[in-house]
Amino acid sequence: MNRKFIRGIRRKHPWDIAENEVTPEAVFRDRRRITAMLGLGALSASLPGYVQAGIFDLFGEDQPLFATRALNFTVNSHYQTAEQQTPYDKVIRHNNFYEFGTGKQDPFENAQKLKVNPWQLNIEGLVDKPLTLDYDDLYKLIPLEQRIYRLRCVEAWSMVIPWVGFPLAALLKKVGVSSKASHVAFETLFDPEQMPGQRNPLMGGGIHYPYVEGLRLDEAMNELTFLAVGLYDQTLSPQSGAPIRLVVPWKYGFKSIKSVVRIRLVDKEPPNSWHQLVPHEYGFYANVNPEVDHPRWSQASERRIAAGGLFNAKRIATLPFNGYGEQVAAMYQGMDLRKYF
Ligand SMILES: Nc1nc2c(c(=O)[nH]1)N[C@H]1C(S)=C(S)[C@@H](COP(=O)(O)O)O[C@H]1N2
Ligand SMILES: [Mo]
Repeated sequence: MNRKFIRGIRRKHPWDIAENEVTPEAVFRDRRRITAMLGLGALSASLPGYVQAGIFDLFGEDQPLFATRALNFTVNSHYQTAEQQTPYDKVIRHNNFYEFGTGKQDPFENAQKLKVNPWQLNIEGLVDKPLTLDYDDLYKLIPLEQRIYRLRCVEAWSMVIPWVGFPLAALLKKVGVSSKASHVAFETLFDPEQMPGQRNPLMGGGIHYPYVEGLRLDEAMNELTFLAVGLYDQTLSPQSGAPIRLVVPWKYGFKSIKSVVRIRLVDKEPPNSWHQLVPHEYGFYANVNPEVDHPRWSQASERRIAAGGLFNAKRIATLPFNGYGEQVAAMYQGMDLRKYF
């Protein structure tokens, strides 16, 4: 069975993402369940052929999962939600991380061996005291807290994720931001030996690596802007951006850059990878906005991936700034958000 076919519709261009591109394999929670299922002859026989092929694909890989460990953190009561959280299992099996392939399950399949220790995160540029954080510092320098945020991908799916980490502002305070700085630039690890999408342009979706992102300084200092080192109570898996990734909950997911190695304070708007690749479809600001459609699809609603399988993900209305207007709308007063999309 052709794996590309299992994943769904083939694209003309890597960036032509079919909104209904979901993975039947994701129905299967874990190996134990798969084994149980295969034991139940009648049930597995009743599954469609492409799903059965998916089962054997999973078995065929038979690779150990990346080892995460439990984190200590406090729960920040200001950032909770009554919404149903996306199960851990889906958070780590349905990802965008083009360094490991463009399919939603590719990062799960291809990222398990990423080496994250040792790691170095450099904070540099227009700062008073440049800082290099080693792997252990990521978990120690600033007290860890849990925050539950919505994550809204530009492809019109969303999740609700309990992150563990610290505000970016707390880190920027440690280095002292120079008065000349106006923006913050972020960069993902560049390591083609470990990241197949970086050595194979087809697999990497045409993105010019390293993946880069940027924020205006006031956005970077906003209370919501978060650096995550974990989700649920565990350290991040590679597919989620281990060991440290940005989370900007009022913007489309592509701003939330993974596996960050460099944070640079600069004096002009930095480039961002999706804008570089398709400038008329992806802007620098990328604020979630139900009134500004993507040129090829509506942004008025989204499929919320929660419990119950990707296929019955509920379609719900998309909220301006992903529901975080109270905390962020003031930053954009007087700006034409159709022009600065
Ligand atoms: N380095 C890097 N960061 C990335 C991406 C990527 O391809 N490479 N994809 C982005 C996109 S499009 C989304 S929606 C989110 C997805 O985060 P998740 O897989 O943890 O849900 O990661 C973002 N960060
Ligand atoms: Mo995305």
